[in-house]
Order: sequence, then structure tokens, then C-alpha cells
Amino acid sequence: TKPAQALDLAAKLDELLLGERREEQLRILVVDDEPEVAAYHSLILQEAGMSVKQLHDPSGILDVLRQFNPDLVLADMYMPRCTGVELAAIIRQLPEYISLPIVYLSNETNRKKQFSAMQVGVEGFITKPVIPEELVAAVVLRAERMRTLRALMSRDSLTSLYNHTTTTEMLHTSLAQAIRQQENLILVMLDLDNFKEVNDLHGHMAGDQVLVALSRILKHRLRGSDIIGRYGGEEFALLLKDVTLVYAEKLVNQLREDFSNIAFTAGKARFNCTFSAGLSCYPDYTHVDALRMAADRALYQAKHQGRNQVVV
Ligand code: GH3
Ligand code: MG
Ligand code: MG
Ligand code: MG
Repeated sequence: TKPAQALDLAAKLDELLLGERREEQLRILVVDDEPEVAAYHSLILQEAGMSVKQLHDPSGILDVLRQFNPDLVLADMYMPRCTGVELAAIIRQLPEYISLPIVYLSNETNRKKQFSAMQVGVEGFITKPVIPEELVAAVVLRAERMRTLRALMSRDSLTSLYNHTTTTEMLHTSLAQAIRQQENLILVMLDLDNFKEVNDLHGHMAGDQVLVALSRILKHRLRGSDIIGRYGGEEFALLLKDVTLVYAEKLVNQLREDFSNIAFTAGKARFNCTFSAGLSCYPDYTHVDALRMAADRALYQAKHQGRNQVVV
């Protein structure tokens, strides 16, 4: 059983993701120079449903952080090549891991030494031998909080889609992946038509309702592996993996058609809304900036040609 507070956080995360599938398992990195000790603690956490990686030589920490991307690090305090304090200091130097929870798991019972070891920015201290329930509770609580915080920071609060920063990061990683795997990648830049007018005529709340409706239809229709971002105010970026340009154009046109048929209401008024979209693809463009500029050009052309259309 999970502690009540952790359950609240999990519920909050579900609400935030609006039914989008969330990653199931919490990822915990266990750093201990003694393999048997690391294995024992890992087993406790694995049995509680977590995904665990063990690291016996702390000098490999940075590579493991990048590859495994843990939600929490459980670290021994005394290791031959690097102390827990040094390990925490190394992790905290990197901006992307500034809020990664680190918990010591150590034989150290001297409170003064515990306190000074925590000064480097560590979230907690658990003394060995552990009580399994205590270890699980301490880890789940902090790791869930980290997950929720990450989700909040990477998403837009109105639509819960990825925000501009995250979308840009994902454009870089997705293109690198497409190149590595020699797969197509389609970038769709999508912008609502005459949206200023929607706000002016029907109010800002009605405008927000349109943005939420569009994000829902996008989430519903695209695959779990596709990326949907709110790139700007009423501009969205979609990354479609491993499909042809012809297929993507057809898909976006179908979305355009269906979206244009949604009847919105604001007071007594009923209105419809449309979007225009521009598509570009890898391998036609092999750099992020070129890919983005090509999609922007296509979008501009769609607007110029009268809106409510898709241009490749
Ligand atoms: P175009 O077809 O050329 O794209 O015209 P447009 O009116 O959509 O474009 P413009 O860039 O002139 O206006 C965008 C509008 O989108 C203005 C801004 O108030 C509105 N907008 C941006 N973000 C939000 C939001 O979060 N909520 C609401 N309701 N409106 C927003
Ligand atoms: Mg040790
Ligand atoms: Mg617009
Ligand atoms: Mg715009």
C-alpha cells in the first residue's frame, strides 16, 4: 500500500495528463559500492513495483543519469572512490538534475555527520539496516513528487500539452532519433485561423475552450509515440514518427475537416473555428532549423491562400 500523500500526487498527475498514458514505473538508481547491499535494496524497491538500476562504481554516475533518467537516487555515504557527499555535489552541479531527489542510505548514525552530509542538498537520510516499508514509503513519496513536478514544468497548464521549451527539446531528440534509425519524421506547424476575431467576438473564455477542444482531438487521434506541443498562443507543433508525408497530409487534413465541424457555443452564439497547417519532413530537411523553417513557410502559404487548408 502506498502512503496517502503519494496517492494524491498520482491523482494530480493523472488529472494533469487528461487521461494520457503516464509512464507506469518509478525509476530508482541505487548507488552502493557493495553489490550485495545494492542488490538487497533494489529487490525491496522492485518488489514494490519500481524499476531499479544498480551502480557500484559512482564514477559512472553521469552516464547512468543520462541513460536511465531516474526519478530518485538512493546513495550510500561511504564508498571507496567517491563519498556520498561528493556524489551529491557532482549531481547538483548540473542544472538538469538540480531538483533530482537524492536520499542517503547509510550506516552513519551520528546525527552531526548526517546533518553535514545533507548540507550539499540531499532530501533525506535513511539508516541501515532498513525497514522495507520505510524505505519504500520514503522513496515513493519523493519520486512521485518529482514526477509531478517534472510534468508540471514541461507542460502548458491550459491544454496540458508539452510547452514551448519541451516541444523544442523533443524536436531535437526526435530528429536525432529519426536520423539514427533512418525513419521519416514529419513536423506539422498548425495555427488557428482568425483566432483574434474569435476572442473579440465571443470572449477569451470561448477562445480557451477552442484551444482545449483542439488539444483533445489531437491527443485522441495521434499515436502515443507522436509528440503534440503548444508551441505558442494558438500555434501547435506536431511530430509524427515513421509515417510518409502523403499519409501525414491525409491525417492532418482529416483532423482539419473534423475540427472545423465542431460547433462551439458562447452564450447564445454558436460558431465554428478552423486551422491552417504546414508540413515538412526528414529526410527532406536534416537540421532542426531548416525543418522548422520549411514547415513555417508551408503554414504561411496556407494562410496566404485563404486559410483552413494544409500545405506540404
Ligand atoms: P491568422 O489566421 O493569421 O493566424 O490570424 P489570428 O487572428 O489567428 O492571428 P493573430 O496572431 O493576429 O492572433 C492570435 C490571437 O490568439 C491573439 C491572441 O489573443 C490569441 N491567443 C493567444 N493565446 C491565447 C490563449 O491562451 N487564449 C485565448 N483565448 N486566446 C489566445
Ligand atoms: Mg559503502
Ligand atoms: Mg492564428
Ligand atoms: Mg499565430
